[in-house]
Amino acid sequence: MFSTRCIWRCYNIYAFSMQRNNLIRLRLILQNNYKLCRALTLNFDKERVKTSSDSISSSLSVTRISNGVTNVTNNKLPCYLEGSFSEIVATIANNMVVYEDFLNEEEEKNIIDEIEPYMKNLRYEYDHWDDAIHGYRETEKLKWNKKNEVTLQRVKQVAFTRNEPLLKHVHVLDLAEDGYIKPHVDSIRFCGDTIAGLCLLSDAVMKLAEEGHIENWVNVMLKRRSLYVMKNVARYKYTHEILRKKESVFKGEIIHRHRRISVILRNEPSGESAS
Ligand SMILES: O=C(O)CCC(=O)C(=O)O
Repeated sequence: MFSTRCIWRCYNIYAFSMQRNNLIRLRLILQNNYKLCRALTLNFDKERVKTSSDSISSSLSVTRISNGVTNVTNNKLPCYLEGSFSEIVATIANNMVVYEDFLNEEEEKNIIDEIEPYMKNLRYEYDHWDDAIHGYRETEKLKWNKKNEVTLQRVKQVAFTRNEPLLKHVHVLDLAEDGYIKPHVDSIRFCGDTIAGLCLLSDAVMKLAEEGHIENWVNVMLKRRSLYVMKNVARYKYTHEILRKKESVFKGEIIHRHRRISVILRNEPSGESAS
């Protein structure tokens, strides 16, 4: 029987093999993508709308339809998103939510204190077998201490529907300061339609790009101690990546990327997609 970690690796093989044809082309284009994106950002400055510190403007017509999903019905978009076209940003806004300051400093410290003794014995890896991640170490954790269990319960309540079956192991991914995750699409075979990630120790920029149309892109500002919930289209129709330090720019501002740890919860694949 596969362990979750094994399944996770299989998922990566699957996701990357499905994309292989596009990837070679994509990678060439992505080498110049950052400059292109910055140019597009400037061109589409008017399309972007700043919103309140509650992430979503009070004038925005937003309906919270279920956990972690919003229905953005006009062109005022969450301040944690920027992108090439307002329609694309709206699509992502309807399928991805970022909760800034989801954790307080103490809650963040409690999680780090629990995982650090294990993590510090691992070496950062720079030659991932499928070239998907650069400068990382990782683990999967089944049991957490009481305080952290309370925090993770809070994540579950916000990100998933009640009684939704989740993968039992929580994925902990530690990216070194020079680490990054390349564009990939998650497979529906090994995890469900929702991923929830806590962003610890550093701000980071996640970039989503529509598969086959990389000119349709969105950057997501993931502040330290935020929680993001990504669902549906955002997971399956768009690649996502964590930008490397030198590419971490959001709305024209350099984002200081340090070592970053993400704590990721996923739901189980639906019966159909798992078979
Ligand atoms: O570290 C993160 O937040 C992103 C992880 C990721 O790309 C994934 O789980 O598919």
